[in-house]
Amino acid sequence: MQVLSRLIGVTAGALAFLMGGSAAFAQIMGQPHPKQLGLQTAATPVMEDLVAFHDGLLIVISVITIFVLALLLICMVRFNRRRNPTPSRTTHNTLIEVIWTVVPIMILTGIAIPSFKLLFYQQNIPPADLTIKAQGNQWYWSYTYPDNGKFEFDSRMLDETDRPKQKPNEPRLLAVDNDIVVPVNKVVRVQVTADASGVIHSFAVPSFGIKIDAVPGRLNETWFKAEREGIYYGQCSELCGRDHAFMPIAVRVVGDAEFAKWVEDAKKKYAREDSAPTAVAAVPAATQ
Ligand SMILES: [Cu+2]
Repeated sequence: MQVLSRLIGVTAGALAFLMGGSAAFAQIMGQPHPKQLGLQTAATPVMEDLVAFHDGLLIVISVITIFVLALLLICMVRFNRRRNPTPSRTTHNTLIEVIWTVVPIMILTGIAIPSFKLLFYQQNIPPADLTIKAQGNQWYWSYTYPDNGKFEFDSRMLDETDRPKQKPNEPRLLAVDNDIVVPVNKVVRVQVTADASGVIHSFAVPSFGIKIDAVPGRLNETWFKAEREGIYYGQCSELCGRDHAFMPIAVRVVGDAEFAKWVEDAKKKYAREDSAPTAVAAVPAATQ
């Protein structure tokens, strides 16, 4: 029954994706599935490369494992005491010794080159169209859009009382009240930190191939360029305390027009920071 409902879910998802996925509701693209094999669906060029690298390495590892297993089996069958009562006293074979040194070096170099390429691709942030600041708090995330009106908002997980009312089609433990909204096909720079009195968190979204520590008093940077619209989920990935498991990250990737509209709405909805400058300024004076 579970398998059947999963099959129906996948088919419906694939159909919606094929039909353009631009229905009224945002398609949930990046989330884990029961009995999932492999990584979550890639939505950025970095994650596509990570998946390709992972799959390539899986082939290399499998070939090496099968080769070593075959050698072991041949030794066990052909050279056991019964089949081979008087063992050969041969020792040292320069050619074989050179081969078993050089071949592993070549394999490791062959792995290291694409690995470093990918690492630099992740680390070097291309010119960004948009910057978002993500701050890890105990235990929720807050986001600032410094180049889109400087508004700031908190993003908290919806519990099982609120989620069925507010976002019934979104997954348990991953749906949040306020999503991060970003435009599709734009380079988004994410600056990540944690609140000064707090602990270390980690900002991670599997479909985007990003995972970076949020450290109090330090600003880390990463980037992503989401190439498909939809909702993508991530979670805090550093054991940070009591509610570590309950501070998910939800990113909604939308078209340019929808993003512009959201920014306008967000400026009004989250205006509290900018709307009360006098009150903020008055606090230090009063406390001195
Ligand atoms: Cu955390």
